[in-house]
Amino acid sequence: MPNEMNSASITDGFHLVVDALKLNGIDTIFGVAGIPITDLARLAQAEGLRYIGFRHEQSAGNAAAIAGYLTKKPGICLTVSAPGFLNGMVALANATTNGFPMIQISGSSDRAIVDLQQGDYEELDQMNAAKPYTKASFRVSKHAAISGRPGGVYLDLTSEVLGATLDTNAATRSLVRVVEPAPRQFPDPESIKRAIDLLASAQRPLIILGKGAAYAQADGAIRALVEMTGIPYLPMSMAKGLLPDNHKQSAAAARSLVLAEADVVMLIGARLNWLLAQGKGPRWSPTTQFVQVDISPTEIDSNRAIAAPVVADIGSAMSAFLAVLKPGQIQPKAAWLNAISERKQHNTERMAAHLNASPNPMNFYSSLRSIRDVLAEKPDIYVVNEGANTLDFGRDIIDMRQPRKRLDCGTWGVMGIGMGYAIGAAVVSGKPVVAVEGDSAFGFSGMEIETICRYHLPIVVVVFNNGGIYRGDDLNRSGGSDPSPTVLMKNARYDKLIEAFDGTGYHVTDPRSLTKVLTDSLASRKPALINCIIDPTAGTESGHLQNLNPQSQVGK
Ligand code: ADP
Ligand code: TZD
Ligand code: MG
Repeated sequence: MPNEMNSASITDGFHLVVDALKLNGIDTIFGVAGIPITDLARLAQAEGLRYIGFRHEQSAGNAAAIAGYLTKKPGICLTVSAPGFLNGMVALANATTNGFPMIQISGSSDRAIVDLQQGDYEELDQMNAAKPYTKASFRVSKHAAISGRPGGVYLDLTSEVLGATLDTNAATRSLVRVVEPAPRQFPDPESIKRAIDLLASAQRPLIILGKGAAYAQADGAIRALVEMTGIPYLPMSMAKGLLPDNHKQSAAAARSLVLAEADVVMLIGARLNWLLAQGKGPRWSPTTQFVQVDISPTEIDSNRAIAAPVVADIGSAMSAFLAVLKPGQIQPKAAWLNAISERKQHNTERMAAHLNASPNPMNFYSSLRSIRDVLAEKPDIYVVNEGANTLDFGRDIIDMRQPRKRLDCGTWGVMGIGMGYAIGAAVVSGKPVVAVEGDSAFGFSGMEIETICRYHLPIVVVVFNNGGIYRGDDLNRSGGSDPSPTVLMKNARYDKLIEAFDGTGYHVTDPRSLTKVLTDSLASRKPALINCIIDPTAGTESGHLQNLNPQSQVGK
């Protein structure tokens, strides 16, 4: 009989979960307490895990998801039954969609009562409800959130299990292996050779870096490959900073040109989804050929035929490329590089003209110029960014210089990630965060400024207050006195909200004041909120996504 069987002792579900998390190297839990997991949260804290308590489970879940993205270890979100579980599910589903490793652990009612629909307190068949939105959904079990494509995993803890007296041998083995590091997934050497041959034959090659590349933490190897090949690259928004945005090979300022004209495109940790127009016209040429490096074999050919798939983890794939690539083997043609640099110069000059204007009230350009300049000196600060115009202008104007510092609406274009991502990033890194938020976007998680103040986190929230979703000047078409569906309160003083929690609020109307208060707040490392007044007419409907709005065929 194995020794461990002899050392069996008595435990319970509460201790089991905490032990399992600790054994897996988890040091932080994000959650909202209540029946039946209050004592689980208390015990976790007593046992030395950091517990960050939120005002809403969606924000706790978003914090867990971004912690997972930044650390490559699943972020843990703890929720109560039914409504708390469902609040957290938005974040869990968002984590799955974005490929962020996260585990939501939720208390749930007794199975027998749920299954017989006898009407328990907060009754819901949570494990099954979670299935469509997760990589896996289990009742007190095991599974890795990080092997293969990362994503959300749901773990159901019934009250019976939490409270039950258990024998450590009988119950624990399965729980312990929640988050072992994913084994490396090596590429087939033939696939590397095929990809290199295709890239070497290209006239107009392009590399696209996605957030999978940022997540992989293979920063040095990715940069080495880009620089050794000399191929121009385009960073997707959360891959900005993987190479510094001012890198001479960045083609970000010539985006439409390179998408339309590249003949061979190497996708590294980026999907050909809506953010890349599904790889189809008119954005793309029908003859473009693709290399795709991805851990998920089902991603290959999902939207366009992929001539040279490389199915592997990105770190292993990059090492394999660098091991066989000969200097000079891939050399983009001068005509291609010149065309890109001309377009870059043209677009950069056009942008500079906007950035250098000083309209009153401020618009997105002049306010973001201030933020860009303050952050240029501080490359290790995290930038969280959500909204429509606030997001689109923010992505184009704020340069990133370090990997994984830009955290935004991601694959779903979801609003509500702001405060959760900011808190998650501040907690796992100990570094300051600037959250640049549309006024509508901020509202989705705004109450978490109390959480920010309660934990004294170095987060500065900048609210771009244009009085509305997209714009603040829309009219009620009936002529009635209710505001239009997209209009928010005029002259709202978001800065006063944070003062209720002893944080510092600022109200600014010009770029110089914005520069000053942002600099001061970052230096203080204390929670602050800057209410930044933007011209209500400056934005456009849906930011850059106007084309996704269905148009009425029956006239207006
Ligand atoms: P973006 O939105 O930045 O274009 P996506 O989220 O669409 O990026 O794509 C990320 C891709 O990266 C996904 O297809 C995912 O399977 C892949 N991926 C994530 N982590 C790794 C990894 N470590 N190695 C290889 N591929 C990865
Ligand atoms: N709800 C959720 C969860 N996600 C969404 N993306 C939306 C609603 C719809 N939506 C957008 O796509 S952007 C946006 C909403 C409500 C807010 C835009 O207004 P803003 O930004 O104030 O945040 P700008 O700068 O005024 O454009
Ligand atoms: Mg707005």
